[in-house]
Amino acid sequence: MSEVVSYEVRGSIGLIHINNPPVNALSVNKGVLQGLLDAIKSGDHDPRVSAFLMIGGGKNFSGGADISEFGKPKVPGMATLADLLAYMDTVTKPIVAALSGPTMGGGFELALTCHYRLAGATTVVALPEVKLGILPGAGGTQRLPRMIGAERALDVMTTGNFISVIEAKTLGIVDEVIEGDLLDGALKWVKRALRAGLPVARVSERSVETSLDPKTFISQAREIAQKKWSGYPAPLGIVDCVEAAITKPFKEGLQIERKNIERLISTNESKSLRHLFFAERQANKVIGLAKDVEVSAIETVAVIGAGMMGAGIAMNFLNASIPVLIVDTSEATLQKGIDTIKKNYSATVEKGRLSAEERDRRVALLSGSTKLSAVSEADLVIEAVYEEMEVKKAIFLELDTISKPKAILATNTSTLDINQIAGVTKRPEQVIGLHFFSPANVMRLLEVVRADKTSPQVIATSMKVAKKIKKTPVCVGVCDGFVGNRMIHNYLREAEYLIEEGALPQEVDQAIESFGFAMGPFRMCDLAGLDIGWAIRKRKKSEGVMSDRYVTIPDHICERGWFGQKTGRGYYTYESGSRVPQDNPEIAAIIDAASREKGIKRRTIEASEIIDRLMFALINEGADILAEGIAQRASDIDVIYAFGYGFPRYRGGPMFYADTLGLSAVIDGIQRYSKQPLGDHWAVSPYLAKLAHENRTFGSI
Ligand code: T1G
Repeated sequence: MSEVVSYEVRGSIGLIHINNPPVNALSVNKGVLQGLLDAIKSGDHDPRVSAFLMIGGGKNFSGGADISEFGKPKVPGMATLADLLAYMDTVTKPIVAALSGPTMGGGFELALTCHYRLAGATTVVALPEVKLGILPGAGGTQRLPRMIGAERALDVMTTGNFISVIEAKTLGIVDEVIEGDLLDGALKWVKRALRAGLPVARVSERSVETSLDPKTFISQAREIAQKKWSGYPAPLGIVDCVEAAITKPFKEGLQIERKNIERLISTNESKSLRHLFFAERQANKVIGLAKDVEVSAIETVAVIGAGMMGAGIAMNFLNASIPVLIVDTSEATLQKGIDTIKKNYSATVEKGRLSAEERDRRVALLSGSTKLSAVSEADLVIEAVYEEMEVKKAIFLELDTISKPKAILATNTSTLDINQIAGVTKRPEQVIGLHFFSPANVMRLLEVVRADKTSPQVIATSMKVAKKIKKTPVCVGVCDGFVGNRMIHNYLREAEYLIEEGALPQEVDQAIESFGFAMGPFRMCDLAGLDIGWAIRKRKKSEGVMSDRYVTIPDHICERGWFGQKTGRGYYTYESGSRVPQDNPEIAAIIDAASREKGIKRRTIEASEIIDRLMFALINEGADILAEGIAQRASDIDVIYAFGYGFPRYRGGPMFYADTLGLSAVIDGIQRYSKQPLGDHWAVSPYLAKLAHENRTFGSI
């Protein structure tokens, strides 16, 4: 066999091991499928062999086809997954799979082509291809409906969700859950079954059950896929395949599945989603950090500040069973923060997503104090008080004397200079930024901000604990706004320019939401609260810091006491208590007057220009951020925007989107807008120009 697949005959069982760490990806080019095919053929023609047992080495059976090989040339002559499964469907000796860990995509399809499936307790199965913009392309769309019925199979494939081993047993996907050593238990099961007579049981020979009339079921499924997944073509393809599974012979259904996956795999949507799959994992790797860098244990955490952010941050650690001490100088605020945490957990219990016992267990890990000295034993202290440099400096000065020597001192600041904060301590190497995004217990993105003197150990420990609390960490450098907020500043400024020049807020939001953003800039500002920006602008004005082109529209709105959702009126109006925005009939007059005041002749602005300018604002600033080394890679910026700012994942993130357009096209666009009246703020990032000149892409860095 090959080093990625081993085969031996044990008694009358052909035993096949998949050994392609780390996830037993079914790589064509590494010969995994060829190895499996050779093993099955060998046993098929071996009179000693009465049955096969297939098992994965390491922690899982198989994580599916090798995604890195999609769209890439295949090594000629190597068997593909389709070759293997087609042959398996002709074998007349029973094939048994012994599943463990995440058994996903093509790995699950391989298991479905076996005649029986045993599973260890760690097993979960899934067909997550839809999350990559494709669909199960190795018979899954035809076999799963035959195994568990059309409705449940469609749900599994359009959501990509895991099925637990218990549910898999209930659904009949798993024939037996093996306790103890999987290989040992599986071998015993096969021997016992052979003695009792183990017939071949091909899933492909079953028919599909539907509880609804098939035509009704399919038309409803198509309608839901169109509504729920706009922008994502794969779910509709899955509906087509399930329809084929119901109405056509297996082999015809396979052909329809093959046609669909070949179509989908070449779409930009799928390329974008596959890009983000790897980008998220790349972001875990901090360039320059030695592989064996020491990582300290984080067994207790203290959060300073029991406001909304502090409470949300605390919940992340409680969810990961890490005890949290939350500190606030005000007893009332402290109690409010603790009550908020309890209320959030109870709401989750009511939704049936958390048991009351688990809630109580997590709450029992929470303690509170009004004394900063209480944090002295914490391994990690996270400051989450309001954005005031002097206040933060004072806290870090105190922490320097209170916290134990190896404690990591983190600030949740979203824009302030962490080097200044670290500078007041005698241990700048222990100071780092952990920038959570609100709501902190929900948003997956965490910017891990390395200051000039932050040690490799503190960076590595922070990245590791971020993963432990199920965040998507991205390591960034210190500048105003780090990466996400620095870029969003330009994006929001461009949005204000657009309404000053002729667009209305709802036109800007509709354009960018049709592009795929979850929420346009003006809805986002109404949600965050217009008063926050107003306070910052007033502070900057008092410090004499004024931008060359100051848009007065937000001030005129705030002067009326309209702060957005919190006051029921901002760029939009909100019926009492509702969060649904209605057009604000007075906003056009306010904007008109502001434009007239500056002598701006308003014009109609097309959606295409709105999308261009907002995207170019992100891309151009992202290029400068890369040039300054504030972000390690362009794909890190994509992860930040996809996981923290609602950038449509089927477009891959701002930098991947720029590559899709072509960097020269982006530059042409920026230069075109720079020639418009009021366009002199546009200047192509030198780094963007350099990459385009060298005919490179952001993906190449
Ligand atoms: N292909 C290639 N590389 C993969 C991979 C895959 N399927 N899965 C993981 N890796 C790499 C990953 O990039 C990382 O690399 C390392 O393995 C550890 O991954 C025909 C067409 C299995 C639940 O979508 O969900 O089958 O960063 O950090 O947290 O119908 O990996 O170390 O260099 O995620 O333990 C369908 C994708 C494929 C499953 C394990 N399968 N993988 O999680 O490890 S399409 C999937 C996962 C398909 C067929 C179709 C997870 C995991 P590096 P990790 P983990």
